[in-house]
Amino acid sequence: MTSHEDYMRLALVEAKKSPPKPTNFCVGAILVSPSASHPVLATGYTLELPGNTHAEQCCFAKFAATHDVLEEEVGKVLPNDTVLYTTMEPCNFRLSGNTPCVDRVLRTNIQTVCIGVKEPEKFVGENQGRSKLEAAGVNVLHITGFEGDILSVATAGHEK
Ligand code: HJL
Ligand code: ZN
Repeated sequence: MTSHEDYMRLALVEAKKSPPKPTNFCVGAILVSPSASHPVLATGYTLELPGNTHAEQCCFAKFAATHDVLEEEVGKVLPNDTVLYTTMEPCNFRLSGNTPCVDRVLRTNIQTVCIGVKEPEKFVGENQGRSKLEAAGVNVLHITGFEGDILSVATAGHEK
């Protein structure tokens, strides 16, 4: 049995691959179908794909591409037990104006999101990501014990 903590550790491995940038956080994410023989469906980290991409967005875009659907339609090909693990609470507002990751989650069939930390109030004030997911009926679980590592990776590119 692979635990929530094991998957959060894998998400943190992804976050460490993200190029440090002063204007956002280095985040890692994975999509997991616990019942599948190969449970990790996709991995992603901030700025992995071309453009100003977020970790969760990269997971969706990569899984969609391997299943020949648009990212907007990735819910059609995700198993029903898919869980999103992300080192940081999905965003609900982006300074760049791009589609927030909460909206990307809500257009899928995902029912559970596991987060490692709440988003620090550095760029957008209080992020309503968790509460918006919960209001839509998605279970949000805070997997504890990784906060220190997650935040030091997330803020690697920020001025000290
Ligand atoms: C999450 C990420 C990432 C953030 N949050 N959950 N995953 N980079 O991959 C949240 C932060 C936004 C800023 C800047 N970061 O990224 O609030 O330029 O990065 O659209 O609001 O917005 P852009
Ligand atoms: Zn995002």
